[in-house]
Amino acid sequence: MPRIVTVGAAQLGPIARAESRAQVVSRLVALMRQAKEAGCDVVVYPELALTTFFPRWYMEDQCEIDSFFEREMPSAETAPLFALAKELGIGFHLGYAELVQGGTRTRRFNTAILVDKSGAIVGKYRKVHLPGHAEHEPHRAFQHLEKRYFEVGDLGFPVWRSFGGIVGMCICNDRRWPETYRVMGLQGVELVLLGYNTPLHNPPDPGHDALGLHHNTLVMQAGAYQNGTWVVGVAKAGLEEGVMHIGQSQIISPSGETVAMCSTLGDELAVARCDLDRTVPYKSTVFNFARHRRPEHYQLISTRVGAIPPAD
Ligand code: CDV
Repeated sequence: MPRIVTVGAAQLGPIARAESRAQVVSRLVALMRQAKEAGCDVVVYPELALTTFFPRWYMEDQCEIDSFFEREMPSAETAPLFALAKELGIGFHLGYAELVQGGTRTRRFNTAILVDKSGAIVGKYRKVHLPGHAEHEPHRAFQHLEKRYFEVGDLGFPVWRSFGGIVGMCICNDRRWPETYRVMGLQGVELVLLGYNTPLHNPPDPGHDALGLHHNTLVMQAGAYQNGTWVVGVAKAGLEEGVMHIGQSQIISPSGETVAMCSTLGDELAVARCDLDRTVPYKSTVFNFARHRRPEHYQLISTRVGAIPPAD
């Protein structure tokens, strides 16, 4: 029996700064209903899916900053999403800014959760690879202050048994790092869910701008193939508060091939029937880690990282 998980990549178009949580949740609800009609088992929303991508602005007022964060999940505003998931019997993945109070200090993370078909949270991931900078850089066309507003995630890259398979999560910039997929690959991951907010313009090196879509597909296809896993990458796309973001949300098979992709920069659902058993030929042959990986050699090499041999 094939193990089919029908996945909906629920791309979002821009979210304006003035848009309320209730307005955004109603967009998420519409996509969830569409996903159910398309036969989806799980619907995947982007990174920071409840607000505009606020790290583009330098802010000092902590109240203003905290207005973009969620103090609980579900909250009064997001409860309709959980209720609908339970009613329809569909799971979801949601990215949001998480504020954790308690102990001696307040902590803030760029977070994603996995919710099962009963509406229960079964997994949480906090973004590890935070791109950008911590201080105001006025020379940029726009800021990318994730290092100012978030701490590095403290949960590692766990995987969960859910939807009949082994599911992992990462967030946006994490998808560019091979370690992200490999840590989950070593735990047997079969389905990686991730959201992204990727500006078309890269202020530190505009030379990348023409390659944004290529790099997006390249890293997710490589991560899928090299670890024999499905990868679902979902964008917040389009012109948001004056900044253009890439779309091309896509579902990638363990062969590294993209099998479904969004074609607009707005709210759009791309659907694929993902047979988790298609991971097996990759995990048992070319990427049979137990047989073919050579970690003892990686160890030797890693002690020399940074020690570039002197020029002749
Ligand atoms: N939200 C992100 O992590 N964005 C980064 C940008 C800044 C390059 C990304 O990797 O897409």
